[in-house]
Amino acid sequence: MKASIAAALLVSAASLPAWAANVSVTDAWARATMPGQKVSGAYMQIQSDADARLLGASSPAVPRVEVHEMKMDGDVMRMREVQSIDLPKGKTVSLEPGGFHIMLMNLPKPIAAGDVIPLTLVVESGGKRQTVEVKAQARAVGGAMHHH
Ligand SMILES: [Cu+2]
Repeated sequence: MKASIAAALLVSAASLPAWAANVSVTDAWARATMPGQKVSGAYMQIQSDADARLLGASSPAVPRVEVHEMKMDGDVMRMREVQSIDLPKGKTVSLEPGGFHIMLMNLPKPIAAGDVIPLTLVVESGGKRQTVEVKAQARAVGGAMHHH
């Protein structure tokens, strides 16, 4: 019984009904990797027309995707997984190097500049979940990401 209710909720979330928050994502990009590098990050600007939260993300091209925050801990830059990122109504929230980011992990092959990484964001607003499809184009940027 519980499983069938969960399945029904998933189906309705995917169909983007009228009550869904209008979430727009701009300037989505991912960091190109060096050969052998198994992790990278994706970054973007997110804006919602209703108070919402980014709960997670997934990608058919990346085995493991997490939402992370990077912060200074003393004089060391560290990152950790976060449960969600608040998307206040009307405010543009930046996922950017040195702050919040989408962590791309266990990469099966390097990401080259120009590659497009499809991402599905899971956003919750008013107790309802919806998905937002994003295409992040890879850019070659100096400075490797810190490993965990
Ligand atoms: Cu990270």
